[in-house]
Amino acid sequence: MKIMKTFNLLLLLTIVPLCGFSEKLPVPADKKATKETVRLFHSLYELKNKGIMYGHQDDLMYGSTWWYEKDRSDTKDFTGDYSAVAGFELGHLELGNERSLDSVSFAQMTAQIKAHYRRGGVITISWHPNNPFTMQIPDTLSRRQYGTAWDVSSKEVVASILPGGKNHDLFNTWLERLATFFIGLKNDDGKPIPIIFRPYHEHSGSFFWWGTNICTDVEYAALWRYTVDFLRDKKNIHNILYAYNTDRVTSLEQYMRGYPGDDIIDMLSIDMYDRGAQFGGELDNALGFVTREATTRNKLTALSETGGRRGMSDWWSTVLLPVVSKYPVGYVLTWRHAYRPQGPRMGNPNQPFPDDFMIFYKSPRSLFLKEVQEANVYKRK
Ligand code: BMA
Repeated sequence: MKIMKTFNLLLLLTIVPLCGFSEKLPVPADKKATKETVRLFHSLYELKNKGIMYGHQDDLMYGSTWWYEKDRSDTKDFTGDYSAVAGFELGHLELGNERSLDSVSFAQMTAQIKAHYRRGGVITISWHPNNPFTMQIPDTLSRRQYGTAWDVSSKEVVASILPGGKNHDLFNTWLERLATFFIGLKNDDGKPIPIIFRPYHEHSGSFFWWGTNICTDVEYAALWRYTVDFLRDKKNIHNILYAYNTDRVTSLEQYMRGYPGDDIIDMLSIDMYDRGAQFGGELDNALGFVTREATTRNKLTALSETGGRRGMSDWWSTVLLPVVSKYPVGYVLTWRHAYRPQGPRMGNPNQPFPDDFMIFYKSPRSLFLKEVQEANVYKRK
């Protein structure tokens, strides 16, 4: 009897791994995602339990005192290693421009995306598209935010670009340009480079034309679904993981307003900047419900934008690190160090205090490029 039991157990131990039951990882929403995109999803899914990747927007493009120098990065200048996640921004690509709203050349951006992929790093892309509705109204030309992503002077924008709306054809042209850019992201073998795309971000705020008081939640979800259908199903692009995102929220209910669906989204992310003493508690609360929901839905997670409190010299070690260490957050990204030829802005909250940042860097919880290289995120078995 005992021998039979042992035999059965051995049989089970052999068969189960063969059937793949032992390690059934969730998959991206795109059922046709490329092999490397699936591997990236799996890697990120596992890495979030190991530590938190550090990301930096435009890290490879410029710093506040330099403008595109080959292989240079502020993260590398500070720590000797690159950020695990490199952020890029597509605003004005939709207009057919050669440079982004932050003056970055799209050709150079493509080259840097390829370079970071070659190093084994993770790529995330945001998009601040112009306002397709108001940019066509010339008599508002004098207004400061005229026609930009921040132009919230009309509530008709999203409705106007969805099917049946008067700007639908224009919006399709914009998505075509985006598709061309994504299709151009190929590795040395001609295979598509996997990326995380985070459009229509911070929906819970009302400072972008897709914001919560500027369009309805139904319109917002429809915008998402239309965009993903266009890129994934119409243009056959299968190297994208899609990140849903809000600005600060205090409840899961608020977070999920406008959520387009698990068949569209791969990552539940949130943006929260430190604006005062209550930040640690608010972040703790938000990361609690966002990561719990992500786990329930088998999705990835990120604190996709954050930044320290102005003038606080131990923010990384005493505020950010203790809170993010409590949760399976995939990455934390700090925003761009805007280039200022006249010298960095004093007390710029985005500029890490190098000594304190080094505490974050040295923490076993934080993952920079070297650790991600070891995980071999695109090639894992
Ligand atoms: C914002 C600011 C802007 C920038 C935009 C897109 O948060 O940094 O200056 O143009 O992001 O990168």
